[in-house]
Amino acid sequence: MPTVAVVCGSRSDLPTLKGCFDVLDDYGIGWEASVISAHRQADALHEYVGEAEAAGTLLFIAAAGLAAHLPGVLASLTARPVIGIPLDGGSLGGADALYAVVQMPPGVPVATVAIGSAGAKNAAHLAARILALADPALAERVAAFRGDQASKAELRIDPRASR
Ligand code: RP5
Repeated sequence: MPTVAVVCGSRSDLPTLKGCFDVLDDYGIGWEASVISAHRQADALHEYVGEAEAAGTLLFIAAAGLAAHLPGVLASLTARPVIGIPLDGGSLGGADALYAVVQMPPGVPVATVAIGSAGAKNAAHLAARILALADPALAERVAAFRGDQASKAELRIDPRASR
């Protein structure tokens, strides 16, 4: 079982998660993705989380749209960190999912990132930072990414703006 388990509520969520998978790959973090709906496959979700924990998964990323209960239910089933990605799948532009994912009651935390593909990438970056606390080689890759990002930001300054 890989280090990170990514779970989403529907196959229709997978394209939005591509950036998450790419960033995890860039950091060299092992992951697997599963489609398990909290509403339609509750028993399967319980079973999967137990199996993943027993097999050594350290962190879960959960993504869902609409009444997005998946990250919260997942957090109720594990003591490992859960990062939640609210997805933009309905007529409320993802605000419905954002509220559902971010408004967890005290004691059942879900680290909530931005709606949609930006959040998907940040979920992977946040996972890397958490895992890097106990993984010096990964910590170096996180530091390298941050340095790279800083230098690219500088290159984007229009010379006319600093005259
Ligand atoms: C949520 O409902 C899923 O995460 C998805 O974002 C949304 C729509 O699901 P489908 O109708 O495509 O299965 O549970």
